[in-house]
Amino acid sequence: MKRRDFLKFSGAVCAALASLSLDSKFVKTVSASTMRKDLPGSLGAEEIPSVCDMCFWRCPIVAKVKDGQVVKIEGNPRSPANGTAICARGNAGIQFLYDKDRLKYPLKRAGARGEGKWVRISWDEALDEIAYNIKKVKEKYGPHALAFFDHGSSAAFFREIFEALGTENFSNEPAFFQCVGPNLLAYLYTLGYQAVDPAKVDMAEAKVIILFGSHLGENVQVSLVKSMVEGLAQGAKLIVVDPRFSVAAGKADIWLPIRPGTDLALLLAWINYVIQHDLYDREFVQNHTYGFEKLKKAVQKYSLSWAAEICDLPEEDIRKAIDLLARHRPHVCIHPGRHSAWYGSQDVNRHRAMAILTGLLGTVGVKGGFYFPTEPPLEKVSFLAGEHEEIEPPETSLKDDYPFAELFHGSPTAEIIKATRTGEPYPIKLWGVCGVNVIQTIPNPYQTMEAIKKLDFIFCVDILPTESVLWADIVLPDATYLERYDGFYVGKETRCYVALRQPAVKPLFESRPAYEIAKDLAKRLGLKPRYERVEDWLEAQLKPSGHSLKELKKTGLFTYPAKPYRSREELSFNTDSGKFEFYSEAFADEDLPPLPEPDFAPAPPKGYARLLYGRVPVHTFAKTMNNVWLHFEWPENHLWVNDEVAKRLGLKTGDEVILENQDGYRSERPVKIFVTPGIRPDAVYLPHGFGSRSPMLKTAYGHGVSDTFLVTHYEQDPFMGASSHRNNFVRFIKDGKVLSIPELRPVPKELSRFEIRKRV
Ligand SMILES: Nc1nc2c(c(=O)[nH]1)N[C@H]1C(S)=C(S)[C@@H](COP(=O)(O)OP(=O)(O)OC[C@H]3O[C@@H](n4cnc5c(=O)[nH]c(N)nc54)[C@H](O)[C@@H]3O)O[C@H]1N2
Ligand SMILES: Nc1nc2c(c(=O)[nH]1)N[C@H]1C(S)=C(S)[C@@H](COP(=O)(O)OP(=O)(O)OC[C@H]3O[C@@H](n4cnc5c(=O)[nH]c(N)nc54)[C@H](O)[C@@H]3O)O[C@H]1N2
Ligand code: SF4
Ligand SMILES: [Mo]
Repeated sequence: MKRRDFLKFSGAVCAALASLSLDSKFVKTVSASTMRKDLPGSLGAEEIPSVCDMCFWRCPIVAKVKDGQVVKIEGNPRSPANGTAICARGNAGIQFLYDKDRLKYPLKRAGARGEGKWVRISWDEALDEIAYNIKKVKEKYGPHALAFFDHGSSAAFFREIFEALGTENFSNEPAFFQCVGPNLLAYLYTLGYQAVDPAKVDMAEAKVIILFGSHLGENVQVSLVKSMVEGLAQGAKLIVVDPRFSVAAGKADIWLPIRPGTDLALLLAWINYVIQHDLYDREFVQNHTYGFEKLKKAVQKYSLSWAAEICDLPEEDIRKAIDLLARHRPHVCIHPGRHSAWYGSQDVNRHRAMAILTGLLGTVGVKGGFYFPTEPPLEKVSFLAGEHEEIEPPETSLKDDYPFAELFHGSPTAEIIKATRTGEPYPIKLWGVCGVNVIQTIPNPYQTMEAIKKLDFIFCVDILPTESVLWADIVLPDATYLERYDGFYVGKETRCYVALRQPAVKPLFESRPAYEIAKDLAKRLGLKPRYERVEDWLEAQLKPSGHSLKELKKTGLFTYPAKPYRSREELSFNTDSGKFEFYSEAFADEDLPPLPEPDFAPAPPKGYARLLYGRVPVHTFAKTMNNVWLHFEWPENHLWVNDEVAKRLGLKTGDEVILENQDGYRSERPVKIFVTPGIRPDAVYLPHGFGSRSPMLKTAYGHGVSDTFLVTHYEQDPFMGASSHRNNFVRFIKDGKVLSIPELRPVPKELSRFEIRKRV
């Protein structure tokens, strides 16, 4: 399919999705009575600046409050990042706050784990019980029998508590082991700083932008999307490498619908091409990099035609793309992506190769390229006072096989779950969970549930009764971001700022801000919170800035001078060699590849297509599925199926199929398919977050299909132990019959094929 044919399709894709969204089922579910009609208008409302927490990007906002209710949310006009703009989810924060299904009181389990039967208890009873169980488990099994799963701002306080208790087992923050870990590690060991949060690419000033996956537009971060749109409006060319015709691909000048799992072939061939054709930045390479000759030698056998066959792309298109990038250097953005726990062993190397290409093109510290982050004038002030004992590692650590896991302090999620299930290398008997939907987030939820059954005790701090919360012995209702203070948000972009996160209204029901909950728990465990009042903790951090909390309560944020660009003379890198590292001695020392090597995901087993997933713009994972406004916009997910495949199977848009994965697990209900040439025939695509399994989430429950429950196979990367999500395959069941996916693209001999294990 040629690009222009696809372009015709992009309109059709949007129209089709919009019409599919207007499905009769959800229109019935979201009746007018479930929408809040009683919100007064925002005219004359008090304006309280804060920060959005509907996703992890944290756009500065203004909450408009009238008669004690938040009636509207807008972007903070002072924000150099998003300005007055916020996204649909930001707007719908109101419905998160007023969600009728919110957790209202502390609860204690009264039925079996997973049943969601509880009795209401007091805060004192709930915290006493948690503290009692923590002490009991620690005494009986030692500190490492305690594990904490954390994500988001509330979790930070509890993480300090678990660290102070001496366990090596906390996981996720900020989604390291399921999300961004391999990406962070790759860039840290190449140019000495992390490339994300937000992506350190100056797209507004770029001449060419390239995205590997990174489905911006569906992956929504207001300032990033704005910066990409600004770049495109000023004539930047866009190259998108994605097996799917994503929203970004719809804007692309060159779309490369790559065979999933083969990006490393493309990158290695491009690196070689740039070197062989002398298209690289000689001055940068000579003066600022380490290991060029080794790199040159290692990649010399990778030709464009070799890559074309492995990636299943036209050689001509590959050449055009790299010529375009090289011609416009250094003002080109090789976007580092974010979510990187894709395939396992290749994940760090793939991002290393992206970073290396960035270095070869000398696009570092320049306008329209990679920029440097600038640290804020804030003092780091811990939540707990006093020196804590160093964590005494256990005889066999969960990190032993992963030399770089230490960088992320905690232990790989998959290892914590394994140890909990098996008791090896040591028992884990208590889990604390805050801000993570462990069942919808971590590969193989069946193992996660099996692990929870083995625990002596589990508590969850959450806002909503999610499927994970249903498994808790004690549930603590956190206040939402619109009802609490959180740590400052620091925007280290090309323009930098520090934003205050403050409450707009008082906590509803008996919910309490995480700071307060953590403080009372810490005291029960013999730990000492540094400040009684969260405001004092915030004020202490502001000291070096010259700004006061009083002032920030009014303005919401202050900016500080950024230094994103560097002249060549000023360049220095925070790496072992002080240079931009093509070759990593640190990796070599650990017997890990010091240079990226070819490493491809095995092709689908015969009869199956690879299961890919991603975001829809109006939802954040599973967290927003119960939000009535957002549910109304996008109530269920649809499975993208290639048109040729659908034709062969006699399927059309709107047909329903059950999905069965390579391990024999089936989707909980049929999913509607969306037939399109905008996905390769060897893959299908299912947006993530749908398919809630908690009946207590009355809006979300029963809508769509969960990708996670089909992700039963994962591989861990050898550097840090992140667990992959994209090594799973599905076929269809329709009217009780198995529909095998026809193989329409040849699989070259370099690629192995995924072997189906013993079926369950
Ligand atoms: N609306 C919304 N936005 C979000 C979030 C959200 O929940 N909702 N979550 C945020 C978070 S935490 C994250 S980490 C990011 C995630 O968003 P990204 O970092 O953009 O995630 P990716 O996995 O890079 O992108 C998904 C795309 O990768 C493509 N893809 C799949 N396999 C391959 C492959 O082998 N090669 C290539 N080149 N492409 C492939 C898929 O077709 C899909 O279009 O989104 C963030 N933004
Ligand atoms: N199959 C599959 N798995 C994935 C992904 C995927 O695309 N597909 N994406 C991966 C990525 S990129 C990431 S970053 C992770 C994200 O994984 P998670 O962060 O676990 O994502 P959510 O599903 O949004 O779960 C957030 C949980 O926090 C709760 N919560 C929300 N706000 C608050 C709050 O203010 N306080 C408290 N205490 N709790 C709150 C929500 O109710 C929910 O239970 O998932 C990863 N796992
Ligand atoms: S991108 Fe949207 S949901 Fe995320 S912080 Fe910004 S406004 Fe909120
Ligand atoms: Mo993520």
